[in-house]
Amino acid sequence: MQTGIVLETKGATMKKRVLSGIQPTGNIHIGNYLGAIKHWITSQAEFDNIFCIVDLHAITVTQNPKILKSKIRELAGLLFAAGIDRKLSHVFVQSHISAHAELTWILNCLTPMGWMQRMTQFKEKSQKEQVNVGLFDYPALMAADILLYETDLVPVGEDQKQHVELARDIAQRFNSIYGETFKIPEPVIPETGARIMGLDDPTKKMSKSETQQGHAIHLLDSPDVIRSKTMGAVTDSLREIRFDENRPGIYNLLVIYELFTGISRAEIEARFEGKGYADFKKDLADVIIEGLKPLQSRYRDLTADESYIDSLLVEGASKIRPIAEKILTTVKDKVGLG
Ligand code: ATP
Ligand code: LTN
Repeated sequence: MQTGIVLETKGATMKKRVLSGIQPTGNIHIGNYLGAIKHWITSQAEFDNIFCIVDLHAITVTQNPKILKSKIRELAGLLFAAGIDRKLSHVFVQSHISAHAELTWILNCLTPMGWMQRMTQFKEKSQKEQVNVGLFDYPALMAADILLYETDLVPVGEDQKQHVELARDIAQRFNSIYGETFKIPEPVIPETGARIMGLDDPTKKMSKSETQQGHAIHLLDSPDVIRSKTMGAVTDSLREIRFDENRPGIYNLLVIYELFTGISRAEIEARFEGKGYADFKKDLADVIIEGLKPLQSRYRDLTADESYIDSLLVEGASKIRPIAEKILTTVKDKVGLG
């Protein structure tokens, strides 16, 4: 039996490597939790896991330096409080390992402009706000994150699928020009919860960068705030409480209920048969409040001493830096650098 993670050993018994990333911006919400973090936690024992706090991605949008630093700690605290286990997973900060930025440059130089111009997330964001070159290049940095660690699987929400596919294309292009170097990663998208929608507008994905009060439930929201956001969630003028994708407001709330309770859809529908939206929302608020309580209390314990989280992040980076440096050295050699 293999215990813990084996990072360097190759062999038949080796666990598959999972890598994912999350930006230390805004407030982590139940969409991030149900669509990504929860899956990272439940599958930890099965895989060799690396989770990256992507601060270089975060600065593609202007950040207040003090807030960014505190958000990095907060996010790390939340990941550990939610159940990331240091014996099974490595959590580190992207900018602590300089190989990410270096490999990005090399990948930039073999990625056709047309591939990047197809990225829908950039197209959407650039229509709404003033953007910089970093935001355009965001997917190449994400490809570097993934390819530096011989990643097998990349668990993400639906919105990131196209970026993982681009990482595959870039890896294949590199391999075909310079010879087998990168492992080709696979995206893993959850069947349910891959796209939790905004409570104020169920046609838009719940997102950290949307700041309207009723948009998202944050993992550190108090019970009162959770209750008022849930009661205020947009539904429709019908009454029936059913999993019907054509009714995005109530469907989204039901999916959240399903994921927090683990109860089957049929049972949930039976439970609320003949009841009104207000009754359902009251129960949903209780379920979310109870679901987040253990995480919130562990978070308070873990962050009582700020330097503790910092020390975990230093340890996380030092354990995996050798993997990234090894790949980067191979890549530089193949490209003819140095
Ligand atoms: P931003 O609005 O700043 O882009 P975000 O809310 O999309 O932030 P990220 O840090 O970009 O959050 O994403 C972290 C993880 O959460 C990714 O795997 C992403 O796919 C997933 N995720 C983000 N939003 C949702 C959502 N609404 N439903 C399910 N998964 C989500
Ligand atoms: N772009 C991702 C975050 C991210 C990521 C990664 C996810 C950065 N690097 C590598 C998976 C693998 C997002 O969620 N917005």
